[in-house]
Amino acid sequence: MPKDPLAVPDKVPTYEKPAAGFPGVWHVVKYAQSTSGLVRGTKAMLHLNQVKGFDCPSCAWPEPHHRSITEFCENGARATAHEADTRRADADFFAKHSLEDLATKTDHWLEQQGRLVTPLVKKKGGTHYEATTYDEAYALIAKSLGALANPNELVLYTSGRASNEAAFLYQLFARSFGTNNLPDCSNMCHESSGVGLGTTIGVGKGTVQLDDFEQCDLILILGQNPGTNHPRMLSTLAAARERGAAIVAINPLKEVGLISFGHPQTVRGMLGFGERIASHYAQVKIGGDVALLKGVMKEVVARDALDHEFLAKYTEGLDELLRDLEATEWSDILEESGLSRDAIVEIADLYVKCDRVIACWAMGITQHKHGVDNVRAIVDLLLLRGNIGKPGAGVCPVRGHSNVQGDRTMGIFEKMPEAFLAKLDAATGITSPRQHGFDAVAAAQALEDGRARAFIALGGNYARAMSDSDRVERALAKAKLTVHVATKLNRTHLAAGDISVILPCLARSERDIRKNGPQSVTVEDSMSKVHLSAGTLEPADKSLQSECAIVAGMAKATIGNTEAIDWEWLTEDYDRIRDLIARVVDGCEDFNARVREGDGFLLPNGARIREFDTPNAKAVLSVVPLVRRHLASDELILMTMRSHDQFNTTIYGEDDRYRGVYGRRNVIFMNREDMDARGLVAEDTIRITSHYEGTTRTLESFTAIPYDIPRGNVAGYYPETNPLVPLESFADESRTPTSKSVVVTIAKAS
Ligand SMILES: Nc1nc2c(c(=O)[nH]1)N[C@H]1C(S)=C(S)[C@@H](COP(=O)(O)OP(=O)(O)OC[C@H]3O[C@@H](n4cnc5c(=O)[nH]c(N)nc54)[C@H](O)[C@@H]3O)O[C@H]1N2
Ligand SMILES: Nc1nc2c(c(=O)[nH]1)N[C@H]1C(S)=C(S)[C@@H](COP(=O)(O)OP(=O)(O)OC[C@H]3O[C@@H](n4cnc5c(=O)[nH]c(N)nc54)[C@H](O)[C@@H]3O)O[C@H]1N2
Ligand SMILES: [Mo]
Repeated sequence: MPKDPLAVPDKVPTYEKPAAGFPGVWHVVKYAQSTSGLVRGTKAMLHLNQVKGFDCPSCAWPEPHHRSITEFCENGARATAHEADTRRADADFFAKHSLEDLATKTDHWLEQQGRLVTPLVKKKGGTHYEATTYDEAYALIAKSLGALANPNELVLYTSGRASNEAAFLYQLFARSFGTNNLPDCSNMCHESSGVGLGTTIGVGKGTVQLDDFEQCDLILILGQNPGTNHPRMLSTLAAARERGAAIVAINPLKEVGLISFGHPQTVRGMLGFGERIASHYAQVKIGGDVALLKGVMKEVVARDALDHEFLAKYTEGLDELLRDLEATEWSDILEESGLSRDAIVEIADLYVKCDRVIACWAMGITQHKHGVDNVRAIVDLLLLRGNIGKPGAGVCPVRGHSNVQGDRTMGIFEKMPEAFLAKLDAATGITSPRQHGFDAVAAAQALEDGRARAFIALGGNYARAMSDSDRVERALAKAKLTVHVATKLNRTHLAAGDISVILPCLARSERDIRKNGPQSVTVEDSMSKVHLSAGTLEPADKSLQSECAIVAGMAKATIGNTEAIDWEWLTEDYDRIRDLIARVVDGCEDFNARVREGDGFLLPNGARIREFDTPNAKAVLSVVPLVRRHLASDELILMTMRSHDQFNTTIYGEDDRYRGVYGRRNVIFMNREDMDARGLVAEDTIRITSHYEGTTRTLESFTAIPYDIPRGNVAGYYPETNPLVPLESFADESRTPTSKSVVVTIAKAS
């Protein structure tokens, strides 16, 4: 029998054990002991994702209706233990370490110094962060902001862990001050999904619910590594597979977590017996998804397997798409996807056989120059057979940060639509600026050339998470004022402006008591469900303020109260913030009552019921050009990705055990033939140079390791490789940095 082109290997060559399960749990216990002590760490985990507990600070995968006491995964548990840290980076610590000294430390070391507990200020010309009080810090911030030439010199960044309430107050602060400069981590993340979905199905969010996974026949997983980044999704996938659904993984790497997974909540899983996940594996080339999807669509058309009735009633653009598919050459499809015609035929056979299909994706799809087109091509494929807006079918962009989707709903966006701004103005009496603000890339450029002079960050690690990170650090340090609301020390805090302030805040897992008693916040998961999250742990320090209180403190000092906005009053009871949100955000009407019913409420999503909010009220089929790469013979495409031991720029440890890499992160995964062609052997020290429009960027002292990756493709870890990603290289339309397609050359270090 000929070999199945989509065969799933029994084992991944670099690794022996299935993902998660007992070894994973054991890893976490060790981590919890080292950071948070066993008691605080265990208590934290017992309250994770419970109806009356707090939302997991790790990923945005939704909680199932029936939550078991162990509804956490290895990586969520590690993120929680990291928050529950018993170590303190206090005033003494900062007296001992100058900024110059801290700059020599690794990212891992900085975060491992424990929780930030004292407000800190670095004065003009100062060498150290020194202790201050919240009120003094607010006054200093107000004074510096008051000295700006115009409101658009201020940039307010948000990372996706901020709650809905904090995010809403923060954008109100920004717009009251007079700017829409509200870049966020979403700009670097799923922005391409938002644009691609918004322009085709009229809503920039996913259309499926967990229940749909119980009804689908086929799940496509493109450019996502859920075993590491969304481990709770594996239970959903394992259950679908068990039921007989097919799962096609489309990925340049054979990711262990997509192949098999030891369920931590079953005895079999604990003993290390893996459940199978993918039924088919397509090892596409980096950037080859459009080619693959076009190939599959050509086959679907050739079989006349279109849902004509659906297409006629609900979509537009079919004729153009059919003409374009017809004109697309197979030779180009095979060349760009790196797959055989048989492999594509097999995916198409499966696709037309299945009535209910879900497509899931993450950063392997969005972080390309053609990230938006990738998303549109996925939508095209689904629409051809009516796979949007029916049970068991639809799109599922799997979000990263636990509330990144909610922050956007609350108005964290540099170009919020007029309808939102008009309602905000009516409810608060302010006049929001209408001029679009800076996104994450534009903010870095503005800081670099002096158009922006003040930077406030609600969480995150902007300078390190951005493309061209060394350059962004230098740009940030040119500011007159930098302010960081944070839980742990990171490199962005060291890129201090003339005056720099760190405002430590409560973590999500901690009790937040305000004038009217204990408070809960709300978050929105990847499937648009809004629910409460209440911290249960003793705060890391009793003086710590909540994010809501800090944002209100800055706003009151800078702008003052108005007739309609009393900042302090709003934060005495977060129900008051939610009442205000209810008046502004569509779908959040009667917020306080609905969020307390059961386990929360769903935001409206027209596409889910085939009401497409597009200009012609139809879903749009797009003509997406085939992505053609024109590389010089020695050039390779680099993707930057996560290891199993980090949460974004927070590095928990230096092991990536699913890929067999231990105790180091400065490695580059290479195809053996590409190594041979450069005279490289395993463990050679290499230099990597990226090339962009005549500019180059170089990293030294990386190690080459042979790996099962398509020829011409290489992979390295984020954030270590971020200095290679050019700031000017971003996705068309969404402006997401091209973190998954950097053109590089690699040479043996001399
Ligand atoms: N434990 C943990 N959980 C996390 C995070 C974390 O750092 N740690 N981060 C959170 C955040 S913010 C996000 S956005 C998500 C990220 O979740 P993922 O998107 O899963 O994260 P990455 O590590 O960037 O993985 C990208 C995957 O895409 C594949 N890929 C790269 N290029 C291509 C391509 O061109 N085509 C295809 N088909 N595949 C490609 C890579 O091989 C890899 O498997 O995870 C969230 N959850
Ligand atoms: N090359 C490359 N670059 C990338 C990516 C990639 O795949 N490749 N991925 C991109 C993606 S998908 C994303 S989402 C961004 C992430 O960008 P960010 O969201 O900016 O970065 P994080 O590393 O998640 O931020 C970690 C910091 O957040 C702070 N923090 C943690 N918890 C809290 C809290 O509860 N409150 C507050 N106020 N602060 C807190 C801590 O100080 C911690 O150091 O990076 C992007 N950058
Ligand atoms: Mo993300």
